[in-house]
Amino acid sequence: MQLNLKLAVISAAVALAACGKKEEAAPAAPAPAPAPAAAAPAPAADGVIKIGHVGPTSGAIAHLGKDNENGARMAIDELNAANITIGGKPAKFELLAEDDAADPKQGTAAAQKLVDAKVNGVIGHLNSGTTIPASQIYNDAGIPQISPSATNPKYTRQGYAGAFRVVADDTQLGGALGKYAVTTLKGKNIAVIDDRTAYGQGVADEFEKSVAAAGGKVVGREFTNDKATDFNAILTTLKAKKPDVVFFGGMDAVAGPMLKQMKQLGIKAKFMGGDGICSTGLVELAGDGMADEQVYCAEAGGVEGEGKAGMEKFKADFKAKYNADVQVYAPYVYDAVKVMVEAMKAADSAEPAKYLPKLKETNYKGVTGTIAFDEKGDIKNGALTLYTYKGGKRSEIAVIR
Ligand code: ABU
Repeated sequence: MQLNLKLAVISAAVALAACGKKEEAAPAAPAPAPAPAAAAPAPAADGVIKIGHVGPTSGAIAHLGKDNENGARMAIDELNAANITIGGKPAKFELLAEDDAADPKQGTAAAQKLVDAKVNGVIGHLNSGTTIPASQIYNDAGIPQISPSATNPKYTRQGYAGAFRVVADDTQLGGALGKYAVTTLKGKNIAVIDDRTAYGQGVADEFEKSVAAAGGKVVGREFTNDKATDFNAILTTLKAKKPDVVFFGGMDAVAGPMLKQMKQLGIKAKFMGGDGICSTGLVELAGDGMADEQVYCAEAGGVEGEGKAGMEKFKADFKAKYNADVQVYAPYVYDAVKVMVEAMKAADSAEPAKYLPKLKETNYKGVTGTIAFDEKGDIKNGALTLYTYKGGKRSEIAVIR
């Protein structure tokens, strides 16, 4: 090689290396609104677009985690059948599903695993207690995240540009349920229990505030944890206060046995909870501990009017595919995947930095209703669906906004 050419090759190589270094060393976005870092994953050369999903597919609420994961799988299967082209290549969507067992530590480990696998986006996690710590990892890696079910307000109030949720939050849930307990159920002595998780404690606090604002009286507040099975001590304490309504901030796996023990202790109060207890699985978990129209809960979303047909079709298709009823959030996971891919299609790119602006502009008509995000990443005009249980089935009372 001639000297001049050799020098030109060397200087080009140095320039390239410097370029690469510069990109790797790109500074993190400034607080308080950290934007995704510049080193976010580009779509794989073969057109494979990796979508991460995280939920608890082991442990006490594995039935909810599997329900969520199946919702994601259903969306991915449909998208792969639709022959979508992104960036001039046929897109092949791959679901990378992780189990966080509803545990914050396992949640961050799962998040890091997905970041290392260079996913293009993440749907999850299911719990607020895992979603919030994981969101920092996704934000640092510049990977957009849509939670289908985490309702603690903090998740979208950290200033992360890529954090979204497709459900209403605990302020709305606790607020509506507190008002309902006082004005509709006519609760006079209201007791509150929570499981000390980010979700359970948060929604119980919001419920308590709303009861007070509606002129109601909270006669006792107790707590347990999300793995407890024996509630005799706290229920006995509350029984002495003669509650006519007991609110539980936590998940169905704890609510079921709690209802059984309330019956054993002769506590005939109405039992209320947020979306965490509002599953089809609660019927089995509570067994004969649940009387007709004793339990009231709210899902953090809902459809009215013509939207109901789409939701019913989704539930029938889900049942046909998985031989299982939807627990709570499979339709929201399904929509969240579709929303993310719609943004990729609009940007003609699966690169997070390119499709994130389109995700912010989402206006998507899904099976759970119209999904658009506010400046924080929360769903605009979020709905709640109030349910009771009768005849061994969850029965809708009303959709409220
Ligand atoms: N929203 C109820 C279940 C998930 C959570 O922890 O927020």
